[in-house]
Amino acid sequence: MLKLYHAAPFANSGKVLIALKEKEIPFESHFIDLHRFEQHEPWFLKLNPDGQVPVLDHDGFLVTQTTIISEYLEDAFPDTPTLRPADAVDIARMRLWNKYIDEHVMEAVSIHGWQVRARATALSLDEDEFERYIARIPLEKQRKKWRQAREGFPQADLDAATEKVRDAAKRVEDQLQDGPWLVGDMFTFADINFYCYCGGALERMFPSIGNRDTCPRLLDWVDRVHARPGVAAALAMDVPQSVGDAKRK
Ligand SMILES: N[C@@H](CCC(=O)N[C@@H](CS)C(=O)NCC(=O)O)C(=O)O
Repeated sequence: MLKLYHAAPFANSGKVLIALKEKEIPFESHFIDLHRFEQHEPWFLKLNPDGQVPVLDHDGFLVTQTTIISEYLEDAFPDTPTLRPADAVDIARMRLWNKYIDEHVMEAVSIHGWQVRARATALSLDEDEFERYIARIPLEKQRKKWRQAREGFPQADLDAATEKVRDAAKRVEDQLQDGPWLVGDMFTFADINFYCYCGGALERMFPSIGNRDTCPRLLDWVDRVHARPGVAAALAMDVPQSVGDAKRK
């Protein structure tokens, strides 16, 4: 039995939910409410000591880290629709995109998301309550990020992140001159990765960077990503709305 512990179908959770839907792999969905800090509860830390989603449970084997989960799905379910090229050169190209997106793009977009949504959650708690939640967070980096969200991220950090997003959008816009997807003719994990961390939110979050004049190929790519049945099925998943306005337990 395959189980996925996940949040709403975007960013990290979206990467794996879309992969599962695109690969037509049935799974049991377990929604984790990040804005109630469920990911830091003792029972969840047994699944992922880092206190983060998503977590894949395949007959008791626990897999974390979205890019590793994605390739695990490809290896463990080889008879399902593939999201990884067959050719060694194209696999390397896909992985280079994934490395760049995971290490540079994700954090740049994430800081803007946290400035709005995690900040709203953090500010909705009184100081004692907030400190109680923070004390349970296993990763020092994440404790710092939640505190920063409550204080507000420095404008210089937000501006630097915006420049990284601008650079990423340009790289993708340029790449799409050579083919419909990031790795030529095939829709791969690299497309899912960029879509979930950046491309899908670009027009809404960074309208001056991602618009039909500046990035026509990229926005056409977004439309084609949306048109894929697996993506549409993942985005249509019925998950509780709790972002920033959840009543605490
Ligand atoms: N590198 C990890 C990142 C996972 C991650 O950042 N997950 C976020 C959700 S988008 C999370 O659980 N955040 C809650 C927290 O850190 O408190 C991966 O690829 O799986």
